[in-house]
Amino acid sequence: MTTAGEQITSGSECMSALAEQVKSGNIRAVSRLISLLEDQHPGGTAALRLLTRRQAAVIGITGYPGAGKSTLIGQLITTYRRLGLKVGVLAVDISSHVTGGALLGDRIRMQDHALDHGVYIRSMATRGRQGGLARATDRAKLVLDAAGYDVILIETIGVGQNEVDIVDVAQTVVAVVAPGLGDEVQAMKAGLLEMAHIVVVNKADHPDADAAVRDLREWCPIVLRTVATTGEGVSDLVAAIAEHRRLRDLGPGSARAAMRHPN
Ligand SMILES: Nc1nc2c(ncn2[C@@H]2O[C@H](COP(=O)(O)OP(=O)(O)O)[C@@H](O)[C@H]2O)c(=O)[nH]1
Ligand SMILES: [Mg+2]
Repeated sequence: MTTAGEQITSGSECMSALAEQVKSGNIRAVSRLISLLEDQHPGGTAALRLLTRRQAAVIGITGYPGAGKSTLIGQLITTYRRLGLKVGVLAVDISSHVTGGALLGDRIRMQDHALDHGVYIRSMATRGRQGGLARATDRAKLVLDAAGYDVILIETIGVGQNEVDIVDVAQTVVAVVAPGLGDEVQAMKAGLLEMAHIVVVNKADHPDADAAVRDLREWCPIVLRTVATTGEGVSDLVAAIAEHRRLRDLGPGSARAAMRHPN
């Protein structure tokens, strides 16, 4: 017969085994722990406490649905993999219940990397609970960090309509804007652009891209152009992210200050 005490012991042993597997980079353990955290299972919290903090670069990729975030993330994965880095992606799936197909689309666009063991891609779902997503995303980030992912990319639709305040979760926030969305750009300025460290005008193959870049430069010091479908501009984006991290490491506030006043 098993007493309640023994059950608790064996439960915590289970969780310490799970934590060890996560630390050794076991992908199934990573998935299992993230699921426990999404479900707010107490065992998940217990396992989380046993993890060791590492030094992952956490990068938020935010912007309206259709701006090209997932496509751009596919390109960033390719670039970081070429640098020998392990990449984890958390796609915060808040738009899928609006658009219906976003999750599938994300899978298709990122599937080039599906067989690469140095890449882990996970959709974070709301599961109908208010406020739970931000917490689960923040904790999933810690799991990926402990599992040895060097770069963690978090896709969200940004501030205001999202349960996840990306600026609290990510170290570097990249706002992705597509040209020809005049009203949306206006609406984004107040929130998203102000907290973004780097602004990307994606779909730079679009004729309105130059106007969008000019317009955004009045708001943000770092505005880059990309064509996510071909990879154009992605190496400049990777360089800008690295530079932001370098400045950020110099001390609180210096990244923003230095980027606003480069000299
Ligand atoms: N012409 C063009 N299309 C793009 C570009 N980047 C993405 N797309 C397309 O835009 C659509 C939305 O892209 P997706 O990455 O799903 O956007 P997300 O909703 O922001 O993740 C897809 O059909 C992409 O193929 C680009 O730079 N140029
Ligand atoms: Mg997407």
